Amino acid sequence: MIKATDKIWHNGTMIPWDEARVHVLTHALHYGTSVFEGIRCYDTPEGPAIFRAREHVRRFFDSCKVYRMNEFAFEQEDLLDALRELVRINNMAACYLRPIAFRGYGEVGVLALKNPIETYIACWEWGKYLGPEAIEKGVDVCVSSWTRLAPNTLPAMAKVAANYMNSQLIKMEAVLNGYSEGIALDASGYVSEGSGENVFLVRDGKVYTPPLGNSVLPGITRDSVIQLGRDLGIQFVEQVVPRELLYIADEVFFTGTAAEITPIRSVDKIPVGNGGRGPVTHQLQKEFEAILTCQTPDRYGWLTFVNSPKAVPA
Ligand code: PPE
Repeated sequence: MIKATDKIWHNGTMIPWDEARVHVLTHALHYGTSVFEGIRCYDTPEGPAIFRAREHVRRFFDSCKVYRMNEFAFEQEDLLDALRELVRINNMAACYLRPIAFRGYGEVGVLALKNPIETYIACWEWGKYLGPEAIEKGVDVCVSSWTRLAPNTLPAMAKVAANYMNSQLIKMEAVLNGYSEGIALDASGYVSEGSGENVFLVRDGKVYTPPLGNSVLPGITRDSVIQLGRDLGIQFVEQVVPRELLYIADEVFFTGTAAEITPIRSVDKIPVGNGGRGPVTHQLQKEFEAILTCQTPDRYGWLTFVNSPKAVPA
C-alpha cells in the first residue's frame, strides 16, 4: 500500500493528498486517455536531486503532443519548478515523482477534444522495483507470449496509460508463472522491451539494445547508460536483436527509472552467462551510482538540486 505524502500538485496549486480525486466519468478512466512520467529523486550528499528532470518533462510534452493533448496552460519550465516544489513541500529526500495529464470530465465517447486536461504530480517513496536483492543477484525472466505494441497500433514512444494494458498482460503472465518480469518481442518477433524496462545484452564485451523502431520506450535510463558506458570506452550498438541472442548472451540487464540497472540472471530458465551479475553490468551500475551519489562530477547536468537556487541545469 502506497504511503501518503502531504501534498499533490494539481494544475498549478498544491492540494492535500486526499483531495486529489476524479469523477467516475473522467475520460481517461474509460478510454486510457492519460500521459504520464516516472522520475526518481535521489538523496544525495548535496540534498535531494531529481534525476534528468528536463528530459522527463520533455518526454511528457512529447507524449501529449502525439495525442493532441498539448494545449496546456504550462510550459516545461513550470513543470520543472513544480517537481522541485513538490519534493520540498513534502519534505522528501529520496522519492518517485509521477506527473500525469489526462482528459477529464465533460463529453463521454471516444472523441473528447474539448474535455479539460487535468495535470497532477504526486510523489511517494518507492523502493527497489524488482525486489531488494535484484540489483546484486539479478532476476529470472521469461520471453512473453504477448507481443509488444505493433508500431502502427499504439505508438511506443509515447508514455501513455493505454500502453500499460499490454505491459500488464506481460507482467501478470510472468509473475503468475514464477518469473520476476517478462521480455516482450515486437510484432516481427524481435526483442523489444520488458513491461516497464528497456533491455540490454552483452556479448564479447559489446553491448546491444534494440533501436526505437522495435516498439520501445525511449528510456531515459537507457540513454544515460549508453552515455556513461561510452565514456568508459564500452562499445554500444543499437541494433535489431533476435530472441536467441538472449539465451547466448554473456550478460543481460534491464534499465528503467524504477528498475534502475537490474541484472537478468536467467531467461526462460536458461542461465545468462554464469547465472549472476556480469562484470559489464556491474561496472555500469557503479558508474550510474557514482553520479547519483555525487562521487563523480555531474558532467552532463543530470541532477536538479531541489534546494539550490540555480537548481535546473540548462
Ligand atoms: N519501457 C517501458 C515500457 C517503461 O515503462 C519504462 C519505464 C522504460 C522502458 C524505461 O524508461 P525510463 O524510466 O525512462 O528509463 N517504466 C516506468 C514505470 C514503472 C511502473 O511500474 O510504473 C519507470 O521505470 O518509472
